[in-house]
Amino acid sequence: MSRLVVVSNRVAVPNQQAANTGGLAVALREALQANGGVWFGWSGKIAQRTSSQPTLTEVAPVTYATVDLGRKDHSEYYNGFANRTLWPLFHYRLDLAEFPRQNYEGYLRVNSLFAEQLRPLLGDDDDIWIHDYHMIPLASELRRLGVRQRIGFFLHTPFPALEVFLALPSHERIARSLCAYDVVGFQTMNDLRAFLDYIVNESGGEVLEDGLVKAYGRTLKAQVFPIGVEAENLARTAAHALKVPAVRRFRESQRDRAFLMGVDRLDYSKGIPERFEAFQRFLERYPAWHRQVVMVQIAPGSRAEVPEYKQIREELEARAGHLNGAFADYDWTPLRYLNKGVPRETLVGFFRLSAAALVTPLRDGMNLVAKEYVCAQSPHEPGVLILSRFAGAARELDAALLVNPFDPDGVADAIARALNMSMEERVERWEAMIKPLRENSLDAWRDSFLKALRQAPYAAPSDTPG
Ligand code: ADQ
Repeated sequence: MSRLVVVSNRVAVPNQQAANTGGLAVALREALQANGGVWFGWSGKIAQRTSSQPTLTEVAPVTYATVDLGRKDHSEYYNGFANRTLWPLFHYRLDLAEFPRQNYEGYLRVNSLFAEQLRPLLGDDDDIWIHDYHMIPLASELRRLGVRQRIGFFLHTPFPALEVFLALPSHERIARSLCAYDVVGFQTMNDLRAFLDYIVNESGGEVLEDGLVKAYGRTLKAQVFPIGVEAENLARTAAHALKVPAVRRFRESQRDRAFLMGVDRLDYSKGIPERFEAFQRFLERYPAWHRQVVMVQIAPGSRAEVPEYKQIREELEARAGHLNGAFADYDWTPLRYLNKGVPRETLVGFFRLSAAALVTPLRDGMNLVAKEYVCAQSPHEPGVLILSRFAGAARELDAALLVNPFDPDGVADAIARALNMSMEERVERWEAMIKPLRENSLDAWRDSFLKALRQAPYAAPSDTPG
């Protein structure tokens, strides 16, 4: 079996306090350990100048290779094109997307530099798996350096509808770069369809049977691989999580109140201000629930250097203050807003305790919180998932209470419905949701992507361009 090379913006180097040590990092690390390999990416450090070669950390059989980014590169590539152009655009926020050419050039420059630094670490038979929107041009840069190995790409975010994607001045180059891969994976059918729309209508390429795409002189496979969670593991953790002191303390402080849970990285795509507004509507329209319900929103900050993220943080603080100002009493605070991360076990305990979760992104590639929430429930007394129809997860979790996050009154009604739902209906919905989550676990997702990659090349030998 060939070695695996994983490339992602951040690298989970063992024993370093990387931000990225969640389930996905563990699943990728396991795949690397199976046959040995390399994990390559940004170190998370900003230095005076970008490293001229990667720092290697050997934890046999895996080599972790990380690059420090200089200020200019970090600002143009990461804060700039990745997070102020592609991220908002891919989440349908044209109003927030910015297109300075300088950031685009920085994005290409860093990707080309990554390619040059990765090239010497590659073996002839390696399979290369590149993750997410930060790295789209990496395969074409590697190809330019003569790399012929199989290269796959997985997009964790949505891929936007054609008319939105066309607003990107560099759409042609980005689409062409995607076609330098052998396998391009998306979270949902919607995303895949949007990509194929581009191929058919803009690239002059064609879509053959089995998701094969012929465009820009190459043949590749474009396919849906909905990312999963570690269902068994989460269920095991949840069964013990009520013993976690923080969870116990919280339960005691709530007495018999029902509680609603929101957990998100602080990001405008997650629809948190809209959720606060929906909760406010709920309190206005269902006064019988006053004092009986508490909403807890946990939202640790992210991308703090990007101005839109500072703004949303301030907006949430103001809204939470207004809401509590309008409704709180000396013995009841309806909304608790925590601007910090929470250890996984505690989080899972909160999931288990809550009557319902509000997962209401305006747009989300998948949304793992929705899936983790379902896995953490007790089979006999599950909580209710209120889920945005614009999260990729809504495809598999259609037994959730699906809502339109732009409609605060509709979400308020869904909260009331969740709180009043019979146990019989809760169990029925939960059983329908847990089934696909057990089948499509995180490991199954990883293995099916790698299987598709290992079946490449998809071109008939005579089709491959020289
Ligand atoms: P994210 O946008 O980061 O991921 P999400 O899928 O919800 O969003 O994953 C976040 C992870 O961080 C979850 O495992 C969650 O439990 C954890 N987390 C979130 N808030 C937390 C908190 N307050 N404290 C502790 N942990 C917290 C991107 C895409 C998603 C896609 C994933 C995976 O935007 O759409 O689902 O990648 O492909």
